[in-house]
Amino acid sequence: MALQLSIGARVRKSPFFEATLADGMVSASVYNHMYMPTSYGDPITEYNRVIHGVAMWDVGVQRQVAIKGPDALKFARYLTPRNLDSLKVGQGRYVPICNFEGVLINDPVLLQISDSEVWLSIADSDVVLWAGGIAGALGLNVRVFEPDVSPLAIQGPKAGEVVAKLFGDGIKNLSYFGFEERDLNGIPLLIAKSGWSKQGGFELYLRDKRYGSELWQLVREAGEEYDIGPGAPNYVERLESGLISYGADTDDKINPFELGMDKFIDLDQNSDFVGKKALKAIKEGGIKRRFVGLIIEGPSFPRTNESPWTINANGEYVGYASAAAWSPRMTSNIAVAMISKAAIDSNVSVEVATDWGGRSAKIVPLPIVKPSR
Ligand code: THG
Repeated sequence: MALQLSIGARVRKSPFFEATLADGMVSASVYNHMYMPTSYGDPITEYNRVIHGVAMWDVGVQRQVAIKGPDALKFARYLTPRNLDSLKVGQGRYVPICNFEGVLINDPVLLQISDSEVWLSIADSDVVLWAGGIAGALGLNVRVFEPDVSPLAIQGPKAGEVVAKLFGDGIKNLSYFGFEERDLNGIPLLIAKSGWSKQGGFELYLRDKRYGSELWQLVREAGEEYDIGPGAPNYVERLESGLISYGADTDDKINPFELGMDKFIDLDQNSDFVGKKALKAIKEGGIKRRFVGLIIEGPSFPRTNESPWTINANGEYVGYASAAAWSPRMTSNIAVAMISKAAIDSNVSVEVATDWGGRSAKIVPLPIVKPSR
């Protein structure tokens, strides 16, 4: 398809934009109203770096929503169904955010910066408007705003070597989602052990956008001996690992139980939170569809899907596949899909309407590739 996206001033650029262009970025998507690099033109090398080596990704699109003020913690607890009782400064949590109907509207990583500040490192929806509106209506003593912060991800089994070279061996001892404030040649950063892959890695949160190109270069030089290269949140690795892509896998009715997020939701905690009543009712009634993996038959897909694919079983609609690709580690086409519980429980083989015709597929649990760690 020769259709092109029209880009204007409303599509913002990350502080790493110039560096990624210079490093050969060839395609980008739009996420949180920004360019998000998606490829440097060699998908197989980019995949192999994440699985066997180390890759660096401009994920400046993972915008921070800062909540700052005496009521910050209290408000954070009201925004998410996750129980934050044991949260401490320097730690993070994966926190679903739902609306009052129990519909998932974002799935950020929360970081507790201080006793009076938390950040939500958001997926692709306008949490700053949602949170600012609720805080204002409740008259809470907090400010909700988007700070000058832009993450750079270093992912893959050799990511630890690269950050240790830059920040010392101690940085490897961070707990998962834990973080520390550091600087590098005077560039203010927050270093976290996190990232959107199951291959291990770190995220450097740049706290001053003037230093994007300089930070990119410093990481690239440190990673050179480990054959680091530029990449992007990896389409294939995330499918194998079953990581949720909000907005792609989800629709406007999705609830967190359908996504298998049960362990991140505490309906019995004392704290009230947005959606508590609705989520209780949803849990009570039981879910009718679930997020699963698919192993799809036939030759390798020549490219990834541009729209969800319809899934049928015995000629009846049972759900959709939101993302599909050839998996080198499964040596098969795979997908993530939202499928009716009835179809899952009956163990039927399903038919996926791919861009290359109908293909049979088998339903499998997520993750499709079991993590080695
Ligand atoms: N890092 C940061 N911000 C982000 C993302 C990130 N914002 C957008 C998006 N990614 C948010 N979504 C996710 C989805 C999954 C995970 C993190 C962010 C994740 N999940 C693990 C899992 O599902 O197995 C671990 C969850 C857990 O055990 O707590 O890591 O990547 N800064």
